[in-house]
Amino acid sequence: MMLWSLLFMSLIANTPLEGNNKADCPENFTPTGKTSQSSNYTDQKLSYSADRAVDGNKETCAHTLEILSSWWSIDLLGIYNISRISIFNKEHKYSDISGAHICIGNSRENNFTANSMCRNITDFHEDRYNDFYFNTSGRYITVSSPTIKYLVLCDVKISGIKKDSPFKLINEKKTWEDALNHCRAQNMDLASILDEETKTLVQLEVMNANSSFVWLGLRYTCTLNFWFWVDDHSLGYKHWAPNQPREDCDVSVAIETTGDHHWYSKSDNESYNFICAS
Ligand SMILES: [Ca+2]
Repeated sequence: MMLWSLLFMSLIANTPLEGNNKADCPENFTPTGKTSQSSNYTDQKLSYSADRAVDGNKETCAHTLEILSSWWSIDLLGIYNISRISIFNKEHKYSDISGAHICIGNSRENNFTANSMCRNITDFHEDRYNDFYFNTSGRYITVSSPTIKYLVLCDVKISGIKKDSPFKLINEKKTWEDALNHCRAQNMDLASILDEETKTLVQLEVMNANSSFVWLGLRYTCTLNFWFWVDDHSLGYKHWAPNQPREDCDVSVAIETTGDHHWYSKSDNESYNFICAS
């Protein structure tokens, strides 16, 4: 009996609990990332820009113009498991944001509002933090207002844990085969994109590339007439550019560094940066 109790206690001690590890998940951290909003209200040359919602100061507010469908968004520059978003607005004529939505997701479509998980803001209280609980992951957090005209946010705090990425951009220009060999020499493989989440993690790596395209591990076999990922995943999820792919001998897939990060068939002897996956 004693032995079982000791074993049970040691299991509990070794189980990482979300929210308890301060190194991974500071309570209510003020997020860092790239903020943006639909428009900037200005008053006496002071621009109430989007970054004022996350400057750690409750007295400074982000504030849009009086335009329908106003939105504010932050790109967390990583995928986070979000557990809570807290919003503080000091008392002001336009501070009640009841009727707005908070969305979390990985998509930039429709001004970031095409994301998968949204909550309605109801019964918003000024001069205190309003907590909204989530159990979802995403790169972008967006507050959008379909019904009210101004959107004001004085302080936004977020609780969450950053997801580890298996991907590593190599800032060297190599042919596709040399890129593959480079990854495999380090017990990795060229990256596969299998879903929206891996697409987002690859896009975060591609932002730092110094070539216009970046090699992935997707290759065409002209003897068997099909595409395959070099790590043996089958080709399910696809993100081809318009009029792609070109199916030919000695072609592999590279992702464009800018824009929508579409996929292109490229001759293997082109030299690009590449992404290894652990
Ligand atoms: Ca502020």
